[in-house]
Order: sequence, then structure tokens, then C-alpha cells
Amino acid sequence: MNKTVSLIGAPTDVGASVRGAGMGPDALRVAGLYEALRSHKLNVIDHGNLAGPPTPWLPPKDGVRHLEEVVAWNKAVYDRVTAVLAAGQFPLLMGGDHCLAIGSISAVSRHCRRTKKKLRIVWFDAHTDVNNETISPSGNVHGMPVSVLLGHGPKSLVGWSGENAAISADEIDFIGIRSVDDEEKQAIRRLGLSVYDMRHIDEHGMRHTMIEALQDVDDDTHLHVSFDLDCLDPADAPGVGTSVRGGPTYREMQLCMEMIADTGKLASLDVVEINPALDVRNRTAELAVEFIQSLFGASTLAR
Ligand code: Z70
Ligand code: MN
Ligand code: MN
Ligand code: MN
Repeated sequence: MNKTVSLIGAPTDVGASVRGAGMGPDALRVAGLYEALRSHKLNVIDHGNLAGPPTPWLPPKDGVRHLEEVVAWNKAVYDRVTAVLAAGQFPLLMGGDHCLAIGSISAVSRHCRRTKKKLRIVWFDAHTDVNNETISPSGNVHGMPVSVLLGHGPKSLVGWSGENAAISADEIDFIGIRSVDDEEKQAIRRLGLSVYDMRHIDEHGMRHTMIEALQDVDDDTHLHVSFDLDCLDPADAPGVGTSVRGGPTYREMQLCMEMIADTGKLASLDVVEINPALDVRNRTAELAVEFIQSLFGASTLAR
């Protein structure tokens, strides 16, 4: 039986620093995501968009912006990802900003514990997103999901997986990092996170980096990819809210996707932070669709 991919739209910029990521799901649809996956002989269900509150665009309260709205959106994501996994399908979350990984990965974590799978996460990003309400310089929750998932964040967002920490530090690897706030640096060291920054990729190459990141993926692994499009070099992906120059190239990222596909263990995916308001003719969403196809096994010589 062919795999069924469930597309879940979460049209919100509730955790972001600039407006526009809420248009991400439709940008991916316009770029042909559904058709692209179908052409790879996958069953695809587009669940449409989840509903949630509008973004109020207020300053932070107790170190966090829009906490109540962030909780509401993530609750909707958590519930839908949980249902899709329970149905034996592959959840593909179309963000929306990266705060939504809290709901998505909390659901994946609970599912892994229930099914006795080993969870591994690859986090593609320019940023480590390991701030929390006490250290964040901005209060934007898209800079906090990793910290929340590790059990350190606003009470109303922590513990959804059934454990205080949805993930442990050794279950996540970061690829493409080049913008880390001062107190995040301390947190990375304290927690012992595996951060493959751009210097590591420059010195060792993307192939070696991905071999390291994927080395303990085995038959019992549920591999989750959380893909923030701002990981890419802004020359290739201009449609993101916080672009940082010096990211992986198109070719390096394609290699990442192909190496992940080769494991055969990819079981859930977040595609976040596409901002059509800042894009050039939907180029970033089209790029994302190409990468997603590679994640599902498209390669130059595959038939
Ligand atoms: C900064 C913060 C961030 C994504 C920007 C930026 C975080 N470290 N995350 N874009 N996806 O405000 O916490
Ligand atoms: Mn991010
Ligand atoms: Mn980012
Ligand atoms: Mn190395």
C-alpha cells in the first residue's frame, strides 16, 4: 500500500517577528505541492487549513508575545498531527511560523512513546530557536520552540507530549546555523546540543555533516524534519521573515534531502517560515516543493 501524506495548513504568523508567514500554506499549494507529491505515487490528502485566532501584534508580556494565541494555534496543530499519526498517515505541516513545531513535535513525541519508536529530529534553520521567555531578546515564540520542547518555556506550552520534556538534547541535530543570540549560546553549551553551524559545513562539507547527523538512525527510528526555509541562503530563498546571509546553497540542501530520503525513515515534516509577502514570484515556495519532492525520494536518476 502506498504511503498517505496528509497536508495540514496552519496559516499564522503568531510567533513571528514580521507579518506574512500566514500565507505560507496557500503559497505551497499554488507552487503545486499536492500535484508534486501525487506524481511520486503517494496518496495525498489536503486537510485544508486549521483555524485559529488572528495575530494581535502586541509587545511581549512576561517575556512572550501572543502567548494565548500561540497556545491556540499549537493546540490545533497538536490535535491534527495526533489524529493523522493515529491514522497511520504522514503529517506534513504547512506553516505558518516555526512556533508551530511545538504542537507538531509534541504530538510526534507522544506517538513515538506509544509506538516504541526512537525519535530523531533534524532541524534545518539559520537560527537555533532555543530561546525561552527569560532569555529571548524579542519575545517571539518562533525563537523558542526547541527550548519549549526540551521542557523549558512558558507553562502553558510545556508538557504536551505527556512528559515535561517532549525531546531530549541527543534527539535533535541542527543544520545550517549562523545566527544565535548570546544567551542561546550558553544554553546550547549547557544542554549539549549538536549544532552543525555554517563553519562546520564549510570545513567538513554537507555530506560529512549529514552522515554525522543521521548516524544513529536505525530501523526503529521515527525521523522528523523541521524545515525552516530561512536555513537556505537568501539568494535562493528570499521569501522569509528573517533572512541571514551565508546559508547552504540549493545544491547542498538537495543533498541533505536526498540523504534523508535514503534512510527510508522520514515519518513527519514541518515546512515553516515561508513569507509570500517578502517573496519574489513565489520562488521560495517553489523551492520548498522541490526539496519536499527530494525528501520523498525524487532524485535525478530515480524512475
Ligand atoms: C531570534 C529571536 C528566529 C526564526 C527568527 C530570531 C529567531 N533568535 N527564528 N526566525 N525562525 O527572536 O529569538
Ligand atoms: Mn526556526
Ligand atoms: Mn530561522
Ligand atoms: Mn565533522
